[in-house]
Amino acid sequence: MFSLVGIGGAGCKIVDAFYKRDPLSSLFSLLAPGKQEKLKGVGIDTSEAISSLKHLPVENRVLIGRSRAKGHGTGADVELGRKIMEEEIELAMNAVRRVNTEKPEVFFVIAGLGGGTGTGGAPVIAERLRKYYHVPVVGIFPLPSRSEGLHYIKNVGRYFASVVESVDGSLFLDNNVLTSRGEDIARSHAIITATITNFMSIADPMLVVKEVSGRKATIGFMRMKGEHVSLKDIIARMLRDHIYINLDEVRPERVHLLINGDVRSVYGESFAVEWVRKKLGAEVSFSSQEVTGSKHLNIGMIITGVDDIIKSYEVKEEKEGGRLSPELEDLLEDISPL
Ligand SMILES: Nc1nc2c(ncn2[C@@H]2O[C@H](COP(=O)(O)OP(=O)(O)OP(=O)(O)O)[C@@H](O)[C@H]2O)c(=O)[nH]1
Ligand SMILES: [Mg+2]
Repeated sequence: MFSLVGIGGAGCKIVDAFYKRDPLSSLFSLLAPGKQEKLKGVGIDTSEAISSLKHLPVENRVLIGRSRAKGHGTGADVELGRKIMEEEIELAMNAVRRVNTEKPEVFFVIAGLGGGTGTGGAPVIAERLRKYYHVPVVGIFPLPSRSEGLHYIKNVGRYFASVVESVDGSLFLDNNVLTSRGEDIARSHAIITATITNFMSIADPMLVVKEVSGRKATIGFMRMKGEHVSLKDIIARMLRDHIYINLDEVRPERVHLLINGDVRSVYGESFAVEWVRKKLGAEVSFSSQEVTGSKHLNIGMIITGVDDIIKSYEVKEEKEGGRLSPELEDLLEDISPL
């Protein structure tokens, strides 16, 4: 059993989406009875927007920072987000304890990076969850689109390390990949949210923990007709259309493919393994769940080794105290080493 903790606007909306019984998750609950019923999730935000979520039970929502943020969020102030979460950590943890009547096997902490509440609050709660529950905590972190402004991008660059260090492994999905393809930001959010909920509906959470522990990774999901289809074509389609990390910027280590459906209609494993090795330089592994008679294949993918995504967020920080005076710079230039 896994448990979700969403922080900030994006985190809360994504947890909310898990509670929506979409056709795929209803189908899945037929295949794996009991799993959906065991879904546990909490949403924590500094914004009143939390009250307009549609599906998450009201008692699973926590509004923090009432006096500091006045229900308006932090305005992308990460230090404020961290401070509020530190001050009100007990309020947040009480909700987590209340909702999780059984100890979960793993927590997924979900926060869109770049804003203040999620970026500042996620590390605080992730560390507390690890200490209190002694189970793995995996982060799911959507990344901002450049169209949302430089401030969001700078926040990612500045706080990336603290976010990553607070969890046992992290999954990233980049809104910028979708907006660069021409999607508007709302649609990009919707696609990433659906990818996360659909992926989690077919993935064994402990497999995810095993694959991403100590690593930075991304996930993809797609659904296709289960006719005679080669694994290489499945992987190629997934990489082209359903992976939201710029693969040209990273050096993937491992690709894990999960197939759920009529697995007998899929062929060409060794060719696919070779193809991925050549194309990405990555090793491939598979896991499958046979669902006889199913007309569809639900495919999930985990790609590990996306550490280099941070490079595109490295924004030069201005030196504190400003530049040296021109006179002093001239003087320094005149001093040659002995
Ligand atoms: N996938 C997805 N990403 C979202 C969604 N909403 C916002 N984001 C992304 O999440 C990042 C952080 O935004 P928010 O979650 O709104 O920020 P916050 O944590 O609430 O922070 P403040 O409002 O500044 O206190 C941004 O880059 C958004 O693009 C969503 O519904 N789905
Ligand atoms: Mg917000």
